[in-house]
Amino acid sequence: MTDSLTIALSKGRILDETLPLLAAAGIEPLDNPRISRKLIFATNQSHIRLVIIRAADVPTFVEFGAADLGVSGKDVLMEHDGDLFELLDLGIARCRLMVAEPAEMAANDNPANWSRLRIATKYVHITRRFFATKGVQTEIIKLYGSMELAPLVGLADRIVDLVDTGNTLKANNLVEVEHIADISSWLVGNTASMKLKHELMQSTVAAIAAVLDEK
Ligand code: PRT
Ligand code: MG
Repeated sequence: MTDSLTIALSKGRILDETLPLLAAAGIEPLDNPRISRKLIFATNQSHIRLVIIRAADVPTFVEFGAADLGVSGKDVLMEHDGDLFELLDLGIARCRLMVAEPAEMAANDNPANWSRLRIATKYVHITRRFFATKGVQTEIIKLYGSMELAPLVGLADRIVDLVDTGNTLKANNLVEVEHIADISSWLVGNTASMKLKHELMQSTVAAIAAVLDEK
């Protein structure tokens, strides 16, 4: 299907912030993906459809060509570390990826002296890479959510997680101690589609880029 495009999005903040961007670029789903339980959505442009999947699955769909384009958090892209094109920084769903620890620990802690850490996170690969380059040994405990709980119950000393307002850390008596990366969501593309569907991909990316330029 060299004449049609599939765009992968995920429910939640990425969908909420991407739908207005797509609408401004002239792409509007015929049903409301925020409400509908459907997984595939036709749009006003008959050759473009949306698929709605879990955020962590977007890079996989795009890498394997199940979707030509997708919108994914940089955190998810860094963790996936696959073969796809990062086409446009959409500047949405901004936050930062941080190392955090209990406030009372931070009072007497110097990251320059870290040698061996026990860290709870869903970002296993990012965490391993980040500390490997610093020469710090890590024991990483993989969690799927509520990382903030881990230091409170003795599962780990520290966590690696996303921080936006900082309210979640504060509510759990944790503080940020190291910055790993600034995060926003990116438009990503399948590498083969970039060649095989060049015109359609280029015109769609250009329409979205024009919306970003106007902002
Ligand atoms: O929820 P689900 O398991 O389906 O998937 P998901 O959690 O990956 O999806 P979603 O929609 O929660 O997040 C999608 C993307 O939004 C992430 O991959 C990030 O790129 C981006 N994003 C931006 C955030 C945040 N800001 C954010 N604050 N993702 C999560 N958070 C969480 C954070 O993990 C922490 O629990 O919000 C909490 C901290 O927020 P503050 O404001 O209290 O600091
Ligand atoms: Mg979530």
